[in-house]
Amino acid sequence: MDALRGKFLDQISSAADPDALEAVRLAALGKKGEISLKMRDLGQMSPEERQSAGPVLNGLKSEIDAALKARRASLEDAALDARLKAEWLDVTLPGRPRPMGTIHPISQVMDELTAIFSDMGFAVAEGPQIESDWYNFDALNIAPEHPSRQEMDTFYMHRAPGDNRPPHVLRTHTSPVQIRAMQDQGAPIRVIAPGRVYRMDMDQTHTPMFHQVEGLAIDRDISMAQLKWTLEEFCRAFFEVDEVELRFRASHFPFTEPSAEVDIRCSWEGGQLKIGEGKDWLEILGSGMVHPHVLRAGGIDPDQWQGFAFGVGIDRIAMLKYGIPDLRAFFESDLRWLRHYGFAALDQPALAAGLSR
Ligand code: 2U9
Repeated sequence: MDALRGKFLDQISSAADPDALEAVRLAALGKKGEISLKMRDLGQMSPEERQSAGPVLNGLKSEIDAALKARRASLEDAALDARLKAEWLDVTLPGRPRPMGTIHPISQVMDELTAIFSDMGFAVAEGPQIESDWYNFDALNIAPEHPSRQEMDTFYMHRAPGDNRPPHVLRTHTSPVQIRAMQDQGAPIRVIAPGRVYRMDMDQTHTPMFHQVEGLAIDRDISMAQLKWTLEEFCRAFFEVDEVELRFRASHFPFTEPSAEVDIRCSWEGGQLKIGEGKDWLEILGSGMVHPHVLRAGGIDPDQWQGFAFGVGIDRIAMLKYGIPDLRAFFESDLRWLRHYGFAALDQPALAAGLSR
């Protein structure tokens, strides 16, 4: 009996996993297990023999049972420990940084412009970026020999020999959108046309693609006084200053007569631009009264109607408003925009590293 006890206790303590332990249990206490068979033998014994062997056998059964349970518990503990070690997770690790996007400054300024002019009753008009030379030039009273029509200045679409369609260009201003709006809606009309335009220009302050917003107001008795008020209101709202002063300088554009370039009063103190007060002037846009030829091209009778128009370079006024020093800032992602304004995440080195990727 002692040999049996020793054998099973040895096997139990050396069982390396639950399957091995179960095999020991079956060998000892299963239906045909050695201890079970011995228990069965008790029935054939004499009462005296049974009295001495019975308690010993029962004791052995209980002892083996308890040893099996203890070993099972310790194997389960070890398995749990191993799992915990393998599946360990440091919940205090910082999260994986995700690169973040933001509204581009140009889009933001376009949204601001649209909101300001909407408040003044201007609708937004859009049109194609590839235009016929009639919509881009002729309708705007730009003469056939005008330098801006030269291939040096304007991107012409390729035409195969024998293609008799009229020449098409990448629009050089958003004015053709307004010619189309005049043709579609007639007078009176109040529209702005924001969008991309293209000119063959590339230096420190020019890019071949840039953005404009042009405005047009036509009614029976629209005057330059209304143009002035509209532009002053616009500047107050856009530059977020209470007082603005505009200076109209006589100029020339083929599509307006009279024409004026408009400067805004400002100061440059310590390299910092301040709009609204000071002794300096900054050119911000061009404007004028719509030329009768242009009204006629839009299907509007110049003897019945008149109107003002203006054009603003969006990239330029975005740079002025937000102090962006260099055109390249627009092309090197939006991150500079966030840095300029302060963005809490950029103060956390881990996040900032992710953002700059
Ligand atoms: C129609 C009639 C007239 C729009 C105008 C300007 C003056 C102007 C420049 C500003 C900076 C172009 O982007 S820029 O280089 N624009 O000076 N634009 S009047 O005149 C129009 C437009 C549409 C039907």
